[in-house]
Amino acid sequence: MSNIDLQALIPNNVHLGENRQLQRALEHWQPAFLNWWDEMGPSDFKAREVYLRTAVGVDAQGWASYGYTPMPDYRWGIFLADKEEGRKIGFGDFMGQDVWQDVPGEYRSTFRRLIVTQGDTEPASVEQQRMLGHTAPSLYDLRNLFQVNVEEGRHLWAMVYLLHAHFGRDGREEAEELLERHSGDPDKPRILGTFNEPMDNWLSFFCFTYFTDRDGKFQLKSFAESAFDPLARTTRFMLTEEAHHMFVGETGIGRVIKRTLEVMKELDTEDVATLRKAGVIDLPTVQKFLNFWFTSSLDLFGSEASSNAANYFSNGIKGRPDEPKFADHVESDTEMTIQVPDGKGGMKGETITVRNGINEVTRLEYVKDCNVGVTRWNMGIKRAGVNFELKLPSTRFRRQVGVWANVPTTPGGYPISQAEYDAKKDDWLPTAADLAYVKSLMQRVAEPGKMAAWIAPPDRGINALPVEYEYVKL
Ligand code: BYC
Repeated sequence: MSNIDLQALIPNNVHLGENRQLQRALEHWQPAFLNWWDEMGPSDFKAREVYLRTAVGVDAQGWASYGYTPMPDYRWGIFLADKEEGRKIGFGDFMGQDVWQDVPGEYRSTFRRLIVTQGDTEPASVEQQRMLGHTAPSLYDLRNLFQVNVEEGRHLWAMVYLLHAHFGRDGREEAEELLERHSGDPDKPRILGTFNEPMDNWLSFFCFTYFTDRDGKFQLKSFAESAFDPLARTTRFMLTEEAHHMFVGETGIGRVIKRTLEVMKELDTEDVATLRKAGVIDLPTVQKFLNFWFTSSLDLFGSEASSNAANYFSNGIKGRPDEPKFADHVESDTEMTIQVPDGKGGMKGETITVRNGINEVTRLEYVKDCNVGVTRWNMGIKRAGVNFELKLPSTRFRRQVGVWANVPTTPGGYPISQAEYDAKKDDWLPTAADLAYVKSLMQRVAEPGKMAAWIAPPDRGINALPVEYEYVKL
């Protein structure tokens, strides 16, 4: 069991008090973080008491405590999963050797870049969600938004700890820059595409927490296999918090659909204009939002064939999610087939090494996981007797990274001409009118237990409390 210091200025289980230089460096970064939170974190609500979960340890049972906290007083701490004595590298060329407690010099810049990329997404998401508090459909949802926000802040701390503890001056400089790039900033944007997308409505927020946080899950799982043990331990604990974020997404989309189905039944109609007049989000619009956020998140896995990915895998830097479940952990000369454009308006199979294809292997695992929720939502639609099926588009649709980048296809993934794509795209992706309609529904509901008219209440409240609980004291 690791030693947990909750009284320290920075709560931690990494013996920070025994390393004065590191402690001082992090205590120096802390005011910069708080300043960033103040300027770029949730707009307003600073003095409000929010019923929040705070990580206080890494025990599977009692790792979190719940209570009212104003967000700026949240105790952002550094927690690593307990060390596994005798842990060995589980994949790649160094399989079976002892894991590393420090970064080997030859992989230093690679690790730094990956940790910075991971770290960059955490504050980026908080920035994207900055204005949503003003239009929360209920106090329950408002609290969940803030819960997600403070935990993304803690995940930034997790990466900053690694940068400070293992990368010297370069690491400290990178930690500063994590607070200087901003989502959507034309001069200093966030590193990965999805994290620069604007988010001014709650359907986008639910799609983001369902699809983009799930990319987080898979990337963190890949890091959890890393030979660099502090990275593996940090990300393993981050995954504990991440589960709630995806729950917010899955139940959020599910509640939007449930409410729409109720009104469809009440009015006995599938007509989009009638449903919009009644103030709910029609299912074809939900499908368009899924198309947008799913495809944006597919890009986050990188190119189908990537020598970077092969290098990460060969050298034990980053594995595959749940590496133990794969049969071959070395993949020294194995091959796989990917679909690529054939240059003549069609597609063809291309053989690549599995090592080069690790991004694609991870992406396909991700797609399977995304489909679990879709199946559940479709069951609800079927139970309501409505003839409509939500469907995730192909991994070739609307890609901006990889072999299918900027190749026009149907949602089913069949290459089409640009003209055909342009003529059809309003049927497949949210239009300005769809966005304006969804945005027009976004009005704050602040009475405990009450919900906006476009979303059904959740099945249960937080931490066994009722849905009517005053989750945020406004
Ligand atoms: N946008 O060789 P390739 C989360 C860059 S989410 C812009 O295919 P590689 C969270 C790529 O960086 C998880 N650029 O890439 C969720 C590379 O640039 P450099 C975040 C992109 O290295 C919600 C170049 O294109 N964690 O935690 O095989 C809320 C060549 O690409 C994009 C990570 O991403 C893009 N979408 O794989 C809060 C893990 N995709 O290096 C948090 C760390 C690729 O040549 N990152 N590029 O300048 C990685 O492991 C890898 O960087 C990637 C890319 C998997 C992203």
